[in-house]
Amino acid sequence: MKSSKLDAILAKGKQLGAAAKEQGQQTLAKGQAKLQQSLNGHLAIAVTGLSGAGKTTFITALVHQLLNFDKAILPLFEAALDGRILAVKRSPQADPCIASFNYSSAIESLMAASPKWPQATAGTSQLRLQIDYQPNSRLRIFSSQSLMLDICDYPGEWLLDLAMLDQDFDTWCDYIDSNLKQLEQARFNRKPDAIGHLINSFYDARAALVEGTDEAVLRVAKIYQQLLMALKSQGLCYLQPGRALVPHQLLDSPVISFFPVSPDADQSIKLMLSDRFEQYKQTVILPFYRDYFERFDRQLILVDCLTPLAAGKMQFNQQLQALTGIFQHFQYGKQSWLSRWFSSQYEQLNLVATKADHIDAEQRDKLVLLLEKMLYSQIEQSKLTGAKVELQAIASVRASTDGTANYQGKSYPSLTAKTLNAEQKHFNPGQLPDGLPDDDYWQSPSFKMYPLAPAKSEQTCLGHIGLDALLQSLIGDKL
Ligand SMILES: Nc1nc2c(ncn2[C@@H]2O[C@H](COP(=O)(O)OP(=O)(O)OP(=O)(O)O)[C@@H](O)[C@H]2O)c(=O)[nH]1
Ligand SMILES: [Mg+2]
Repeated sequence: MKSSKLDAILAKGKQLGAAAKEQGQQTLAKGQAKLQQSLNGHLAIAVTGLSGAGKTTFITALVHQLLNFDKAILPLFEAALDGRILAVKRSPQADPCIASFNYSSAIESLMAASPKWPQATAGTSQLRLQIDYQPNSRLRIFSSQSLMLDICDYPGEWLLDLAMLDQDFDTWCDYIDSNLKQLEQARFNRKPDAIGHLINSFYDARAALVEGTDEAVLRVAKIYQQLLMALKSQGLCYLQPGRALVPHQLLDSPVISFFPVSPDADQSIKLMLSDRFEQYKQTVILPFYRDYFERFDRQLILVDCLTPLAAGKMQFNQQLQALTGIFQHFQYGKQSWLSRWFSSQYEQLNLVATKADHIDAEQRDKLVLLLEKMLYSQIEQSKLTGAKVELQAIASVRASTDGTANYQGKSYPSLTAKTLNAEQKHFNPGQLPDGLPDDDYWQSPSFKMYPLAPAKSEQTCLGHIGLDALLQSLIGDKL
C-alpha cells in the first residue's frame, strides 16, 4: 500500500476514534447529567404554628441566612461551614396559582433603619429555594447537585380549625360554650370589661335570633367575630372558626358565618348553622389541610411558649389545648419508598420553641424542657412510630443581647434590647418554671415579657439564636 493511502486511512481512523471518543464523552456527560438530575434532592417542609408563633419571621430569616450563606454566621450548619454551598437562589415555586412569599417586604422591614417585624399573614403563600452544593465525599463523582426546598406560609389562625374536623356541630357548640363559660367565671370577681360585655352581647344576640335568614344570621356572626377578635387581643388562642378572624377571600360569605348555639336554640336555625359548619369542614378546612400538610416530608412545629406563659394561666392552658387538638391530625413515622406514594406521614418532626431571645442564655435549656413537658405524650407517640423528633429553642431574628447586671453585690443575667417604642431597656426576664407551671408558679409568676423590636443589624446578616443548628437538623442530611 502506498504510504499516502496508509496515512489517509490512519488519519480517518484517528478521526473516527476521536468522534467516537467525543460521542462517548457526550453520552457519559448526558448520563451523568440525568443521573445528577434524578439525584437532585427535593424537600418540602411544613412550617406549622399557631398565630404569632413566628412562622413568617422564621421563613424570612431562613431565606435571608441561606441567600447570604457566604457571610452568615452559621457554625453548626455543616454544609456552610465546610464551604460546600455553591449558590442559593429563589426558584419558580411548585404551584403557580398560589401567591409568592413576600420575602422582600419582610426582609426590608427587618433590616430597616428602625427595624420592624413582618406583618401578620393574611393569606397563603409559597416559595422554593434552590441550593446548589458540592456533595460530601461519598458522592464526589458529581461536580455539584441541587436541593429544592419548598416552604409555605399561612395565617396561624387557620391551623386550629383542624381540631374541628373530629367534631360535629353539637360537640363543637358545647366545647366553645364551655370555654366561654370558663372565661366568664375567671372574670367573675372583676369589674365588667369589654370582653364580658361582648360575651353578653353575643348571648343576647343569639337568643334574640328567631329567623334563619342570611342577613339575621350574619348579624350575630359579626358579633361572634368581634368577640373572637377581642379574645385574640387578650392572648387567647382557642378561637374557631379561624376564617372568622382571617377570612381572606371568604369575607362575609355564608360558609364562615356560623357560631355556637345553645342547646335550646330554634331547630331550624340550628340546622342551618349545622349545615354551614359541615360545609366549612368540607370546603375550607379539608382542602387547606390537604394542600398544606399532606405531601410534605418534614414538619417543623414552631411554638411560642413564652407569650402565653407571661400572659397567664388561662392563655397558657388554651395554647396547650390548641396544640394537643391539632397534633392528632399529623401522622409521623419512617416511610418506605412505597409508602411515600400512598400516605402523608412525616419522617421527621422538629419541635421548636421560638423567641428564645426573650430569656437569658442560662435559661434556654429550660425553655426546651418546658416545650418537651407541654407535648410530652405527643412526642413519645411520634417516637414510637419511628419518626425522628428533635427539640430546640431559637430566635429567628434576635432582638436582645445577653449581659449581666449587679444588684446588691450579686451578679444576675440581664438582657438589653429596644422596646417597640424605641426605648433602650436593660432587664432581667425573671425565671421560667422548671417544667410545666404548677399552681405555685401561677401564684407568683416570675417571667416577664416585654414587647421588643428586632435588633438593628450592624452586619450584613441578621442576628439569630440557634438557626444554624435548626438548619443542620432540617436539611443537613440532604446536602
Ligand atoms: N424577640 C423575638 N420576637 C419574635 C421572633 N419571631 C417572631 N417574633 C414576634 O412574634 C410576632 C409574630 O411573628 P410572626 O412571624 O408574624 O408570626 P406568625 O406565626 O407568622 O403569625 P401569623 O401570621 O399570625 O400566623 C412578631 O411580630 C414578633 O413580635 C424572634 O425571633 N424574636
Ligand atoms: Mg405569619
